Amino acid sequence: MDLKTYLKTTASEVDAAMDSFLPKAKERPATIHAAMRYSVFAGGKRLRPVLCLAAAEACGGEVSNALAPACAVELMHTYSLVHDDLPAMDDDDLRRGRPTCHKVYGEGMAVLCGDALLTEAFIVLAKAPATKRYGTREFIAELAETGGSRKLIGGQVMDLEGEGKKLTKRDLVRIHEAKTAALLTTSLRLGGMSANATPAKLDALTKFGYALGLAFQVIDDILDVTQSTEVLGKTAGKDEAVEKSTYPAILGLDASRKEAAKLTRSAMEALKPLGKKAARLEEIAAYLLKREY
Ligand code: GRG
Repeated sequence: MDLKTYLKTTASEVDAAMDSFLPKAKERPATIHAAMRYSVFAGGKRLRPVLCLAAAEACGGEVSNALAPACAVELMHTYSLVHDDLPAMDDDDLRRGRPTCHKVYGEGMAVLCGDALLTEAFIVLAKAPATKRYGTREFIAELAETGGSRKLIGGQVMDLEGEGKKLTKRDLVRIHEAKTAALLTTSLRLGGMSANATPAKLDALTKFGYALGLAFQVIDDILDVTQSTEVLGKTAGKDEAVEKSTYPAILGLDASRKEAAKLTRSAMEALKPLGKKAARLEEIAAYLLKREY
């Protein structure tokens, strides 16, 4: 199957699973469930679930065993987007080309929607079948660590505190390790864990996820500069242009492109211990780098 078909098919499988896991839109109290579904089914790329399923495949596992972890990482991702868009954070009006959750449902409901999606992520993850090496405790601990104040939330804190300041490349890397690379890495690791991967294989996935996550963020920053906001389907936060440090702002566009290519090469190198089964992951890394051109 070519990559485009694979991405489309996998995203549909994940959407179907998510539809079955989430409370129905009419289930009471209906507003919160409608808000959750509005945010989840808003047309995201499903990159994290795709990585989770491809990692399971790379470790010789069954896609069906990786579906609950794949949905869990997307639910955590969606929660972070809903909260990130709030007026108290980035104050965005559009997300994935549609009005943000708080624009449609109000701020209070959007806070609750994010909270509910985060909680739902663990409800769904707890349904993942245990393997010989990894039980429910290991799955939950993996995602909880990434969602906590040392990773996702910590990254957001560093980002908030860095606003309006001149950041160094090192500062930026720290933010993106926590905000972006951590959840991509956990998506891969959970896929590997669903396939009962050996610690050596999980280590390879971790190194791949770290480099891929940083590359993804550099590319995202480049796209913010080179593509119109209309094409990206999002708007900048009210003062984003003046307040946020990005790779192109610190390194320049050319050096940022070289950095993205270097990180992608490191990511691919990290896959070596997984052998031929990791071909799909390698293909995804190459595809993400090409998004720019
Ligand atoms: C806990 C509020 C809170 C925030 C945590 C993850 C995060 C920090 C904020 C989300 C916003 C953001 C710009 C994160 C950086 C990672 C990134 C580029 C996210 C967008 O991911 P895509 O491109 O989005 O995969 P889609 O819409 O395709 O799912």
